[in-house]
Amino acid sequence: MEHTRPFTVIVEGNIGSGKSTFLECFSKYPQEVEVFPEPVAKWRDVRGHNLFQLMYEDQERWSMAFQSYAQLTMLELHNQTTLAPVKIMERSIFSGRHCFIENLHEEKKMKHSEYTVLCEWFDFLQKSPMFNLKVDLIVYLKTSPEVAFKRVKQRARSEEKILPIEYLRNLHDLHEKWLHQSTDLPAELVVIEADQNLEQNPDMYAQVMEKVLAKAQ
Ligand code: TTP
Repeated sequence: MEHTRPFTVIVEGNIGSGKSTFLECFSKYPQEVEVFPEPVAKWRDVRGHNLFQLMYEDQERWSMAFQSYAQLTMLELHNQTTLAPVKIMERSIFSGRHCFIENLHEEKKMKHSEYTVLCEWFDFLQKSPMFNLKVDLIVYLKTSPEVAFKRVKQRARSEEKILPIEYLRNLHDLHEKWLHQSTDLPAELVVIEADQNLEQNPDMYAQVMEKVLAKAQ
């Protein structure tokens, strides 16, 4: 049966917070949960253009194009129906807007006019009955920027080589502000303290996984 309104979970947290690892844990439950990883491959090949790399090489020049495309690809994921009753997405259109776009604007890497265009698009998409941005649960993998930085360095994604720790500090603060201070979060929030990794603490995801899998019953 196709689920047009599955129970939808978005997984949020800084770059390097462990979102992919959390998502992988659900691969054992294909009947219950359909997982939607972040479309990084698409960002690397937009009809032959690696927007992801361009954005890190020259943020002032490319961040508008990149964030515009990232917003489109996120919208596509939000809009996808599932066969499983639970849908889990890595990130969402919301963190793109409230963390990444906000940071680029605050850091003056994006012109105010460009920021305004992206915000207008976001507001339109959020209000439009043509798109399904419904979310039922937000899972926040909370890390210190220092731990996230260490993991980013360890995994050594080529585009992220030049990422300074300040970038992760800013993104951390914006995640905290969005998830803990805003009055219009799209869904209930659960927080996982994620400075430890699965080897150090094999049960760190257990409670939240149970909560999510219960929605498939
Ligand atoms: P993340 O979405 O944080 O994914 P990740 O693979 O780092 O997650 P984890 O380590 O927790 O598994 O970021 C992926 C890359 O895309 C990262 O370099 C930041 C960048 N990005 C933006 O620049 N703007 C955006 O709007 C989004 C969503 C990501």
